[in-house]
Amino acid sequence: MASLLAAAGVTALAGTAEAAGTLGAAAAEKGRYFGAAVAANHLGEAPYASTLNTEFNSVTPENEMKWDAVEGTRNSFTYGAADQIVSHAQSRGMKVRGHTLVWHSQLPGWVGGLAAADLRTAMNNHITQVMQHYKGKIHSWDVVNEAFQDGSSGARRSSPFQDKLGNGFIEEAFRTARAADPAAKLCYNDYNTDGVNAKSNAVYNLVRDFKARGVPIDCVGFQSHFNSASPVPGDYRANLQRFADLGVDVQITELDIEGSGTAQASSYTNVVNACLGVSRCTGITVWGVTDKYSWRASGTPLLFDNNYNKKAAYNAVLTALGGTGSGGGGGGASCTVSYSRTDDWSDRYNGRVTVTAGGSAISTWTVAVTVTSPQKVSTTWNGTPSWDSSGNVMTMRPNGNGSVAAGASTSFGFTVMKNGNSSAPSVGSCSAS
Ligand code: 9MR
Repeated sequence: MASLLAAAGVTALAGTAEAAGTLGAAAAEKGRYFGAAVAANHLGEAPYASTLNTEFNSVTPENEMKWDAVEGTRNSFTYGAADQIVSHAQSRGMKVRGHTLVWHSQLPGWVGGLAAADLRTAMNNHITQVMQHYKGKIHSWDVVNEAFQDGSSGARRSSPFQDKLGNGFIEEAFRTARAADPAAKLCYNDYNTDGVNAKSNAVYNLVRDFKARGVPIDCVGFQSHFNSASPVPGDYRANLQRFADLGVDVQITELDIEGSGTAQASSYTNVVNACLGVSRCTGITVWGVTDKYSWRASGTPLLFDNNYNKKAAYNAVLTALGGTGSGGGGGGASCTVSYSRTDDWSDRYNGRVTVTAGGSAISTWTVAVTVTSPQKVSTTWNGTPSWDSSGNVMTMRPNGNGSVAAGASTSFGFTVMKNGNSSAPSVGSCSAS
């Protein structure tokens, strides 16, 4: 390891600053933030908090600032969970994105029941109260979220605001927001607007009109929820750039990409490169810290797996940001793991662990797999196991040659006898040299 570090140190001597070893630090060196959506109820989970605190320098409350969370009853504001996130962030020097003030979803029923004049009062009051509560603490607010329809119409989405107040509700919301906290950046935020299409054209026309008429707007958020049905568009960067050219900042606000391994990693690289290629792209937020709590958990769309191990996607993002790309801060060998249950019977199941090398080739690797007593591992394949004294912790090493090329994967498998307990094993982090 010492020699690897020394070798990395020599490479880094080419007149450059030492490469940053975390997402936040690497993004900061590029003049950007790197954030995560967080949930207040996970902040007490030690690895959740430590991953957040180590890697990210901006947070977005995933649900805690939405209308139903802060004003479930008219004029009775409840900020407890959102305040918890804001103080967690502030005490650690992280920025906070405010999400979101005016949205058709997570909207309490009483709002939809109001007649137009009263709805206008309620909307403006909500914006004003919430923004004043957080005045000076939020760098950017999603003032209006998801006001346009999907598909080719370019039309507005039906909502109480749209249906009763008409097209002007967006302008009114932004004007009210500017007055409430003049220092906060005011964003319009949406999904399926990441490439050039009818929906993003409609948002583009809105922003162009606002800029032409002096309606306050500072930024546009591109949610960037990607999967195989909605991949990273080829014109992603060009789309961000055309908005930036209107005179607004652009932000990637809810990034997640379903998939795994090198395919997922290379999509993440494309997103980071698109943002770095647009000088007004001021930051990236991923929509969660760990796959475990993702809104699309089964698609494993984030940078840390269920056990908070860094994934290949993490290494790709860090590398694209100009960081070390090692997953460990040393510039050398690293690996990540993913686990899946490949077969299941009443008495036993088969598990497979995939080991993926980081940004450099590795010559060997080690992964610990812990089963819950009275479970027992009865068979293994494609690896050489050793056991602790309890017989529940299996340390797996390669069978013979453990070489894995940069970004490539290998896997091993095992059978767990359930003995009445079907729970998944805990798969520890991967170490490599
Ligand atoms: O991730 C959020 C999830 O926990 C909530 O159940 C859901 C409710 O609508 O909202 C999710 O976040 C959404 C965000 O606020 C707006 N853009 C789409 C996000 C994913 O649905």
